[in-house]
Amino acid sequence: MVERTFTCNLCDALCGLCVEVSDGESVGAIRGNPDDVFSRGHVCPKAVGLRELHADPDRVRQPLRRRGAHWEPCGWDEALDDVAARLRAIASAHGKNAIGLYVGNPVVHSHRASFASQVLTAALGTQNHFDPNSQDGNPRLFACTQLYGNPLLIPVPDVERTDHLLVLGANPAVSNGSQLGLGDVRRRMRSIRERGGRVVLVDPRRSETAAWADRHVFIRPGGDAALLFALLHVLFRERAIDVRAIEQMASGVGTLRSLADRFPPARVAAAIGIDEATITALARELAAAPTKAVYARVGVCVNAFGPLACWLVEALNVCLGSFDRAGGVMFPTAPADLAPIARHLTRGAFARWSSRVRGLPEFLGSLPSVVMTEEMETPGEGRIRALVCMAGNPVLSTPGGDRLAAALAKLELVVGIDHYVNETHAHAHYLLPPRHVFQTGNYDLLLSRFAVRNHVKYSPPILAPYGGTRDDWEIATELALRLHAPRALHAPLRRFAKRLPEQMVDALLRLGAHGLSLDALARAPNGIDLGPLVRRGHVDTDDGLVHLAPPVLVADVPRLERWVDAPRAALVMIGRRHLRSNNSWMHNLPVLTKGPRRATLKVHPDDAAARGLVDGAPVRLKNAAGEVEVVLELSDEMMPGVVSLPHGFGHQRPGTRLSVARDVPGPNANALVAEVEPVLGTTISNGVPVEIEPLSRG
Ligand SMILES: Nc1nc2c(c(=O)[nH]1)N[C@H]1C(S)=C(S)[C@@H](COP(=O)(O)OP(=O)(O)OC[C@H]3O[C@@H](n4cnc5c(=O)[nH]c(N)nc54)[C@H](O)[C@@H]3O)O[C@H]1N2
Ligand SMILES: Nc1nc2c(c(=O)[nH]1)N[C@H]1C(S)=C(S)[C@@H](COP(=O)(O)OP(=O)(O)OC[C@H]3O[C@@H](n4cnc5c(=O)[nH]c(N)nc54)[C@H](O)[C@@H]3O)O[C@H]1N2
Ligand code: SF4
Ligand SMILES: [Mo]
Repeated sequence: MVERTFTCNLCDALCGLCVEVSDGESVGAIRGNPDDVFSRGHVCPKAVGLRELHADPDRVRQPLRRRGAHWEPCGWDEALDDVAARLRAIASAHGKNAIGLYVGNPVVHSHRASFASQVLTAALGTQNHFDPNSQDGNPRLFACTQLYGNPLLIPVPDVERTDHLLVLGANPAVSNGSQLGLGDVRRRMRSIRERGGRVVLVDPRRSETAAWADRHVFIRPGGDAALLFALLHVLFRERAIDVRAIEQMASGVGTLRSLADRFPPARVAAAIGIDEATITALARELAAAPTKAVYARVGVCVNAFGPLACWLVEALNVCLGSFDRAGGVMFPTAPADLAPIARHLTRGAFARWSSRVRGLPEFLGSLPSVVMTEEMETPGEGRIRALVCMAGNPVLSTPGGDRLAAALAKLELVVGIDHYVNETHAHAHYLLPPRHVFQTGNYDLLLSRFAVRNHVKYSPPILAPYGGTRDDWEIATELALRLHAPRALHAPLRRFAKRLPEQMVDALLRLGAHGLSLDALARAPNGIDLGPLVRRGHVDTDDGLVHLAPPVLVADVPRLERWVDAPRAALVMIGRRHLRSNNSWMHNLPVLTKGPRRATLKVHPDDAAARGLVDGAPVRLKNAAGEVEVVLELSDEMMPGVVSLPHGFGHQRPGTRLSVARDVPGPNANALVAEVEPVLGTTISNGVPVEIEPLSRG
């Protein structure tokens, strides 16, 4: 056994691990690397799951081809040749848009898979391109594009120096941070209070993160945009915003102010479930703190007003004087910086096309995933007839899994690129398995942009690949070659492509602010600390100003006003994450799934009592979109009127090869999700109206 260092790529925390490896083939113990410059030993249970992921007998190790209801192993060339020939035939008969592409979450956690997804995107050239951002971060990427001119200019709170952190709709105690690289998660978050600062949490559930906060405030789901306007209202009214100073760097202050005028705390209080005095106090605390940062994530992105709320979080930081300031929110210096390329490539990347059936807009090259099913079902030119799905599981992760599964079953071709025959790939004709990250190595090209302390790490491969396997990059390039290059060129192009991802990372590192290289990083197994965050000094808009009142967002404010003044649903559902879970996968690993039932419906005791329901009762949860059966868990963590159900479950579908996950109980929360917000078509999975009915057994 030798111990090697490796950076975990399962979430944004970027924990350094020490991994025991024997003969380059089997994995022993995994622990946090105490010498890692960034994570200093922090680790969560999922890292240990990487070992079982390597050993899992259900993990596919060679291509599979469907024969009726059965799978049979098949050779790589045979699989890739047939997939490419069938894709080509479909594209030439029905056009490129007849092939859909879904690129899932793990892709952003791997440099080789990220480049692979770009190659697939280019090779397929389809406008029916989907990714999880429409269930996740699109509102934030959109807000940052509008305000700062670049979707990659996403500021992070300067956790190491701030005196006051206001967190809305994020649960870093469980998620370990999102669009926020915390490394030594617990210690960094706790250190804010240890040095006399404050942490305030706004969440419809008193989540695990509340234990790190001085104050937790319940908010009615979807209420954040109204709350943020009300905070701005108080700050403008009490002259806590230095308008002159803001005008030096930003346009639209006047418009923002006149919009905020319409949201006095008294107007929003009942709608958002926070009284006037508390709203005013939250604003005054922000004003009084020497440095402050406002941070929001999934709870705020994926609700009815995600784009507005994400805009107002940024606007509030700017108005507080926190933008691009130590102790406020800052842009980490990515050592291999994609931002200049992103700025160029994403110019105008909004509504360049829209979905065929209901006309939702493209954003950053993708359509909202919610339209996938109807684009498969609805006849006519441009109907999706084939789907390539890489590192995703849309049957569980996007709205309405049953209908999508039924539509997938009717497609001419479904190709999964995945470790597992998951609920989506149960409908695949081919399953092409990638390698384990320990076999491919990793450089966190995207996530290093979110680290709260500048640093750099590279993890070269620490395990030999299983004989004859391919990784995501090789699978994508092999398909692209077969789709577009003459046979005679395959061998030289293959040689050229082999190390291209590493060569590109290396080139970006050399061009980057620190003049590094992959070789230099390979000699620093614990990473290199590059110091605290530094000011960027400029944004990427054409006029160099922050745009505080983007018209496309301002246009959605009347809808918010109507919501504030409208009657409200009696009961709404929000999501929940668990430390031992990762979206819809890693549920096939016993080390992470043992223990009590996780996918329960958390309900406030008063809401349960009003319906005559008791703890542990099986109930039917339903709404216009669908219904599921679930077990109740009474909990005063919940805001009355709000229930919480985690997503990523619902593994009891036929056709999968998940012998452990199949027995993990819990319904698919997305069976109840159907609505989208109108600006981008982001799924509303937080604040979903639901009803609970007792389930009579027998
Ligand atoms: N253990 C674990 N870690 C993960 C993941 C996982 O599945 N498991 N997934 C990873 C991924 S892909 C992501 S994107 C990140 C997400 O990272 P986070 O955003 O930090 O995690 P969530 O648990 O989604 O936190 C959302 C919070 O918002 C609250 N909330 C719901 N609705 C509202 C609302 O309308 N307003 C407000 N203010 N709050 C609301 C919820 O109660 C919840 O506490 O986590 C990543 N890390
Ligand atoms: N209701 C509700 N729905 C949600 C959310 C929510 O909060 N509530 N959260 C949303 C969010 S934030 C996200 S990010 C999405 C995630 O949803 P998806 O993008 O669909 O991704 P996952 O569910 O994480 O499934 C990932 C798949 O990738 C495979 N995989 C893992 N690593 C690799 C790899 O290196 N290569 C390849 N080829 N495959 C790999 C896994 O086996 C798994 O099958 O779900 C979203 N859905
Ligand atoms: S916190 Fe994230 S990066 Fe760290 S060990 Fe857990 S999953 Fe991996
Ligand atoms: Mo996500």
